[in-house]
Amino acid sequence: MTKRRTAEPYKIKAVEPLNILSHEERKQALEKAGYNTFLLDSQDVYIDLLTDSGTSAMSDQQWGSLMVGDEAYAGSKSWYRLQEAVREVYGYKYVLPTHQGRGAENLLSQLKVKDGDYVPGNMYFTTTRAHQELNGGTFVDVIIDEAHDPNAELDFKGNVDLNKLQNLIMEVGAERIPFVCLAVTVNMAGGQPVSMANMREVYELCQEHGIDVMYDATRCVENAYFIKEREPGYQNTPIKDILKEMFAYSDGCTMSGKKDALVNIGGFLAMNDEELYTRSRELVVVYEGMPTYGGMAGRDMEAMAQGIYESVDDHYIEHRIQQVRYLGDQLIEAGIPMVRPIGGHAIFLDARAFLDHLDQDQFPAQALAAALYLDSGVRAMERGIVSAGRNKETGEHNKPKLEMVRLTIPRRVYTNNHMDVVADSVIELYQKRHQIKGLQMDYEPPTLRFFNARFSPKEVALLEN
Ligand code: PLI
Repeated sequence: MTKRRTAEPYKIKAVEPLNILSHEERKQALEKAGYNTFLLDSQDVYIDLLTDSGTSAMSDQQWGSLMVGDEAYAGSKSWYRLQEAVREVYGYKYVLPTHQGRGAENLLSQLKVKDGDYVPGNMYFTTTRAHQELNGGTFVDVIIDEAHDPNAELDFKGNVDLNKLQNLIMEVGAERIPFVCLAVTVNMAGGQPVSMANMREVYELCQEHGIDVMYDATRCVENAYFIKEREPGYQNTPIKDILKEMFAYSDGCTMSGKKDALVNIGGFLAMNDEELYTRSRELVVVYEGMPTYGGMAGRDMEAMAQGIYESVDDHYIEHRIQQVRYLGDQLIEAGIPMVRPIGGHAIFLDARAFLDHLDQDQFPAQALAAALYLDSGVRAMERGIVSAGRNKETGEHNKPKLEMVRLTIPRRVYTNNHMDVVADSVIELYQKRHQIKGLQMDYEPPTLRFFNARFSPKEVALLEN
């Protein structure tokens, strides 16, 4: 018998109508946005795959929990519910709420990173690295080499290369390494997971040297699913138990609740060390708020507590990963170049291979994201030469190996029919890829240029008809 199909493990109670613009209207919207999808108005977008951050659909239970949010300035009941949820699901002793993930990163880096320190991690993330650098640290990439190769098919492409980590410890000394930052899963590598064995080994190595391991737990539930699916011995283990074991190999974490915790805003910093907790409590009041709200409204804390419990439902997470794969498999079938294997939260199109007639300084990923919008109203994100910025010394563009367009799937928002629309558009664009022209940058902001940069086609039109 063929494999039985499954469907979304939820039904739809409220709908948000979508605007579908004509080709001509999209052309005008794209020109107005300077060919930068970050600058498009959401009302001009049909299917929004810009990010999975803060874009989840909340459940009826979460919407209900907004009403019981306790908005007390201090000692809110909602805070205690959130603290309980984090302790129960993540297993850490101490928790501090923050307005989102980067709030937690700021506290952690301020407390632990000093001038001249090195912070090893399995590939960088923009905000995480920025906070480490702002405090005088240097990020060192210790991910396995294959993570930088879109075609390397590995079950756990987010793993740390233990030799790289060991060598760094030997080179600079453990005292210059305040912590290892381990992302589960790895966003910039394509949502690739870390194996339980690798987490254990990293933790053991760090313990030998007295170095803390702090997770970036942003997409930890997705990581747990890949362990269940791929790592021997976990096939019958509930996601909740896999998560618990994952966190046992760490000393704390930063968390953006906007992804796996299924809320639109919120985050936290968690740890087991009492002294770090005490210092974090002292600092959180400067940047976020009282340790019992940390930049969140009581109702947001309620919703996040509920979201944390919902996120570890085995049916939910299975569907989540399968939906991303549902889209990815159609693209692979059609021969579309993309990062493989398919990761947890997004499809990363390999724009260099897709538009191999364009040089990297014609911004292929930017052009492809713009062409996708023009073709179907689907909004994606450039993750390539524009995002990578310029070299501070030479002023030249940084030219990253991975030149990608990220199609990021929000959680519980779209159906597989929407995924079909996206697949059709990408496949058709691939068939007429040689008609897609390069872009030139007309306005370049000095920092984080990808957000506000403006472009125009190098030739008359972006996409010839
Ligand atoms: O957006 P925040 O401040 O809640 O979280 C920052 C953050 C930290 N780590 C990782 C791995 C992220 O992906 C992340 C935010 N990511 C965004 C906004 C994204 O679009 O991927």
